[in-house]
Amino acid sequence: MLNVKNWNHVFKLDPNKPLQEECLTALCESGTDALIIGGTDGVTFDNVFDLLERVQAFNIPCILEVSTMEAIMPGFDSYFIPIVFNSMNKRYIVDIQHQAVKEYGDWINWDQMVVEGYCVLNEQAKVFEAAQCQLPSKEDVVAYAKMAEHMFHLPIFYLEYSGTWGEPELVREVAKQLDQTTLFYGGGIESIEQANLMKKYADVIVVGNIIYKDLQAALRTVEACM
Ligand code: 1GP
Repeated sequence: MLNVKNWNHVFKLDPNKPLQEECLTALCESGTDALIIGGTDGVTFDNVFDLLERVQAFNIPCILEVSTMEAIMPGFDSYFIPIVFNSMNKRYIVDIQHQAVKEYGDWINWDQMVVEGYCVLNEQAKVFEAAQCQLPSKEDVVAYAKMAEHMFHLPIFYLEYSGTWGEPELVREVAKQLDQTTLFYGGGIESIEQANLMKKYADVIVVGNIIYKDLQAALRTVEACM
């Protein structure tokens, strides 16, 4: 089983966004702990397969964060399965997962499965709408973290601010609740200072959007975590 406990930094690649070969090479050789392939819109079998094939040329763990059944394929080092705690629709908490296990359960390598307790905190994020989330209060988020750690014993609790900068104070509060569960933070990290600040509280920072806006700035966030 992939051990995320020693990770500090990961890049998240959106299969729906073009990425030049030299950019991918720089990301793979940056010293980041892993590449996660995942997105909300336009994730297809073809664009996921294309990225997987290209990343396989490098010696770096590559993880598929599953968002659609059509784009599941063998070949990844691990598969992250989100369960969206603050979704109002049980479909995103247990039903899609249930359907996948019912159809493919006999072929699943359970050692490669890593479940993420997801909490989406940016109302403007595509995933917020797609997963029919409602904005939780701080107390709600802290309680979700306690559930991830003590009730579900999840390997990952993920504070997802995708596309916007989050609240360091809340990340700090959540971090206090977690011991066995690894805290991922993602959202709006574009500089060394931001990476440093969130890394003070989160175990792992996830860097996405800035890759496509300013690759050098994205690469600097890795140095901040070393
Ligand atoms: C998105 O949490 C990741 O799923 C990273 O967020 O794209 O805002 O860096 P950004």
